[in-house]
Amino acid sequence: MNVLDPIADRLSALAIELPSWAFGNSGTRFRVFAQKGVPRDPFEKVSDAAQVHRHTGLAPTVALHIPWDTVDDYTALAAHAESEGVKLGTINSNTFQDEDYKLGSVTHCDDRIRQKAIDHHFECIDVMHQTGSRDLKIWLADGTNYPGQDDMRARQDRLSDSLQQIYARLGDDQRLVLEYKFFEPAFYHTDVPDWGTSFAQVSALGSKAMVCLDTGHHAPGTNIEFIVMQLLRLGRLGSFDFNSRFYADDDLIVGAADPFQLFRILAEVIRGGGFGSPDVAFMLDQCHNIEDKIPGQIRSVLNVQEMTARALLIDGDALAAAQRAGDVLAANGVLMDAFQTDVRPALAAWRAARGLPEDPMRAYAESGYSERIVADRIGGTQAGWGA
Ligand code: PSV
Ligand code: MN
Repeated sequence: MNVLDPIADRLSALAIELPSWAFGNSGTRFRVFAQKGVPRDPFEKVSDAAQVHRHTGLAPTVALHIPWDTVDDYTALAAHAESEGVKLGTINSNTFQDEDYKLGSVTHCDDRIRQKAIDHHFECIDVMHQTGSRDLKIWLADGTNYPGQDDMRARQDRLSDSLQQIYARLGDDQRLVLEYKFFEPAFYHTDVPDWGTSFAQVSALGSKAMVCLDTGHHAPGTNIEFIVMQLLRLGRLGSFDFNSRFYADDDLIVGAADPFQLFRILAEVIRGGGFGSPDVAFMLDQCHNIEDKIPGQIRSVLNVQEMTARALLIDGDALAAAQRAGDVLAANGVLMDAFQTDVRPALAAWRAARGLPEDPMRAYAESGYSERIVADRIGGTQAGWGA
């Protein structure tokens, strides 16, 4: 008997969207370390993302970031994705790399700049129509560095007005997801710093507006699973940007820094009905600065799968009984039993039963893809965070 037998079907619902930018060069503000074989365009990024799905069966869609992934023909990019066995997913806007946005974008006091930022989102919605994407994900670098620099309340009002205009452009089946981040690049105040602000703003828009929770965007020690519970309870958890962190927005491999936190988050997603629900999109938002990018993404989706499996193993009846009885240690014990179950051999068997490699990391290493892209991708300009 495989330990996963009782949850094998539920586990099949797991699908994790990959960020196109994870396959480009990235770094810190100190240095970008270029790697050989890195994609030169969005087509090559999609091909790399498809390798992750090919070996894991877990990553059927790829998120694009505009303008990093601007192409002349989005239907051709979508067709390329299909030919590689994946689909295009969320469209991310970018109002953080243009001179005009130095003091803000959709919150800017200059109407010309604010309109430019709104128009960029209209363009993103046009792209969504061509790619068949459902979600427009908005993360804003807007904020200030010094007390008194700008009127925080007026900025909040302009944010609300800008979002209303963007929201009004969405198609019936499209959504807006608003990501929050407590600091960086602004250091004094950020215009969407927390889930409460994102919730207040999206609630004012309508039912197609949701909150995006990036696991790296909280102060150290924050109980992220509480936020997951609350947003699910309020019906506004739209998506995750998964990654992990030791200090700030480190964008490391999900589950690398704190596997127990990932388990607790997934336990609340399952508890709150968000697992396998179309309402809650699972995405990665990571950068592989020093490790190989494709295996970095494979490891990431496997980590999410492993912790999802462990969270699905929580004995809900035993937990509820212990909670009702006020048995603190028994309740905690039920959770820890699931967390401490080694599901790796069972997952290998689960994969084999579905025609997937038992060891996706090894299968990728042996596939020759890495050597092929290093040999083939000569010339051109490598894609990079910000390029
Ligand atoms: C901001 O730190 C962020 O998490 C947003 O999702 C951006 O779109 C992404 O990172 C860019 O890497
Ligand atoms: Mn993010």
